[in-house]
Amino acid sequence: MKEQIWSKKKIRNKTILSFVVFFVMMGLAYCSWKWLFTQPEEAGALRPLRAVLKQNEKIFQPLVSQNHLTKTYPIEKAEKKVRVNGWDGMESPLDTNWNLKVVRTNGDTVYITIDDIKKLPKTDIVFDFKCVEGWNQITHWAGVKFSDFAKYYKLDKETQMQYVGMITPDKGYYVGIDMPSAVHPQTILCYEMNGKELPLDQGYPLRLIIPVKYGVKHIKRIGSIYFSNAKPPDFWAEEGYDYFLGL
Ligand SMILES: Nc1nc2c(c(=O)[nH]1)N[C@H]1C(S)=C(S)[C@@H](COP(=O)(O)O)O[C@H]1N2
Ligand SMILES: [Mo]
Repeated sequence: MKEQIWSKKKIRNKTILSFVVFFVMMGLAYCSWKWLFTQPEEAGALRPLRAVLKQNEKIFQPLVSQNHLTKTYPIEKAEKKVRVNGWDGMESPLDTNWNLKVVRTNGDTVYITIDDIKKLPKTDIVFDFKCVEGWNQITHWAGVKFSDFAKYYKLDKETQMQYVGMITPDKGYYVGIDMPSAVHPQTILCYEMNGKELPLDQGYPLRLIIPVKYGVKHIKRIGSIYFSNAKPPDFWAEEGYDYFLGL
């Protein structure tokens, strides 16, 4: 067998080369790090880093695109005995004077009655409702599309923000929703289940139905809605669940 014997000279040359490569790489890393901090900011992040975030968004945005619709089912497929899950924010008795509080970006607050909400165009959906705990049910809901609601109440500036926050009247349950999912054509402010008034335990008088998300985001008994460019606090995200919980 042929043994490979390296001369001392060859070893020395290789060592020198390794060091040269190492210092050049360190120099490059240092210079690009320095350069990074000379870059202007864009929307709160240095521009090159923002570019990476934008690239990530480009990859993930189609997942909540307006054209991607959740699968729907014929009404006959809808479950009659609908499961009830989660009582946070629903333990106290419901205020008989309930109305929906909407906080506008200029600080104005609008109070909207359920009758006014029912006057807006009504949309039905039958879809497979999925809970992260591992169950799912085909269920039938109706209400006004969040996007129709926003148009009617002229929430244009508001829907240009990045997130919507929704809270129960007693603040015991709250969710944050990214705007593309909120204005998705299948997202509804829901007041009916199986063609009847929403039952108390299912979120009467108004809940969110957002088929592009897991169950936790379908907040029951909405008290107030607000808009923000920062992620609104989210009950289950605080417990370590993914913030977006998209399907
Ligand atoms: N106010 C409120 N809304 C809530 C919850 C809750 O605990 N409180 N639980 C969520 C979870 S985890 C799920 S799966 C769905 C269940 O909706 P359902 O009770 O109509 O089946 O409601 C969501 N909305
Ligand atoms: Mo859930």
